[in-house]
Amino acid sequence: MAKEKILVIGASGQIGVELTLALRKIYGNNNVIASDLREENPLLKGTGPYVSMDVMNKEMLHVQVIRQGITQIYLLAAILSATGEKNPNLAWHLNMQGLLNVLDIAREEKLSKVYWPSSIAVFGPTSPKMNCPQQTIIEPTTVYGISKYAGEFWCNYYFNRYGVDVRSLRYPGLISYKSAPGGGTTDYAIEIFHEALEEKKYQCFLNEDTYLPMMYMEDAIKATLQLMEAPASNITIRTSYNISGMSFSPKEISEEIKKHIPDFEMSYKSDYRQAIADSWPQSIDDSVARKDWGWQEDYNLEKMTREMFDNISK
Ligand code: NAD
Ligand code: AKB
Repeated sequence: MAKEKILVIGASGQIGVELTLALRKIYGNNNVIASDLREENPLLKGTGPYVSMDVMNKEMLHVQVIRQGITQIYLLAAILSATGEKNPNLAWHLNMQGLLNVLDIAREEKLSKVYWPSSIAVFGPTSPKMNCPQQTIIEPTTVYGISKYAGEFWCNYYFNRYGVDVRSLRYPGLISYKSAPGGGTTDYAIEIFHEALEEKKYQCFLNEDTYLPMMYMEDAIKATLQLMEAPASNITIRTSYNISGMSFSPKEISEEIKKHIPDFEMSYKSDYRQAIADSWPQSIDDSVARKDWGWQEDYNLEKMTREMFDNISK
């Protein structure tokens, strides 16, 4: 295991920080190189090597991979759903070209593994709303969803055609306290905790009955590491695996928050993100991930809410 040298691209983001720290615990601080377009996240400072890098600069990426003796890449740099709708060209360009740069270099340098996350955003209004299956009608209506769906098929193509061992999860909305979210439709479920503690009130940009699939970050990191450590023979999905943690509506999370802050007040004023949320499923069927590599979540709404308050208060 210690022989692996890992490059995390997009390491200063919401997932990147926690994944980099988790990988450093397993593989050793110096064997996990964090990289990002923006400056090093303060939580990563002093925990291991950091390089400033643009994933769109293929030549520089290639040089780093060779110079550092990289064997695995975790590619997290992307533009998420809400920001993507404000700048569709940029979202398409980064989400596609960044992935193709990494897949090409992985093929040329014969990297042992690549990780690239997809999203429940691949699903669209014609996909089943409840327990959305692994294989189903997929007609995304956001540029983010389109880029993720296309990316899934590029991963499948590079695996089948060139043998690149690239693995992927369709994350639901991720809830965490360490690093701020990066412009998604599910970000309300993080903002609400901070506003509840600071202001005792929150105005939600989604309607009260908008159910969405969500997951606590601990579970997302566990799933990512479990998928990447599974024997290749167990991986039957080379596009991207459905995974599920919990599903709730803004009203349900506000009721859970009231158990901790009884005078918390929630109000609703939906904006352009409502249409994005309405196009996604309310819950996900992840039975294939459970069968192939033993996926099992640890957090439900109640446990996640407790952990969020405990950690933010600290
Ligand atoms: P984020 O926006 O918090 O982090 C992305 C990071 O990539 C940022 O630090 C950004 O500076 C960096 N970046 C942007 N452009 C770059 C470039 N050209 N070169 C190098 N770095 C660049 O996003 P996140 O929430 O951590 O998401 C990571 C991945 O997980 C994305 O692919 C996202 O689509 C996927 N995902 C996230 C969620 C979620 O709820 N957070 C859900 C589903 C899928
Ligand atoms: C977003 O809301 O864009 C992300 C996601 C579900 O991919 N959190």
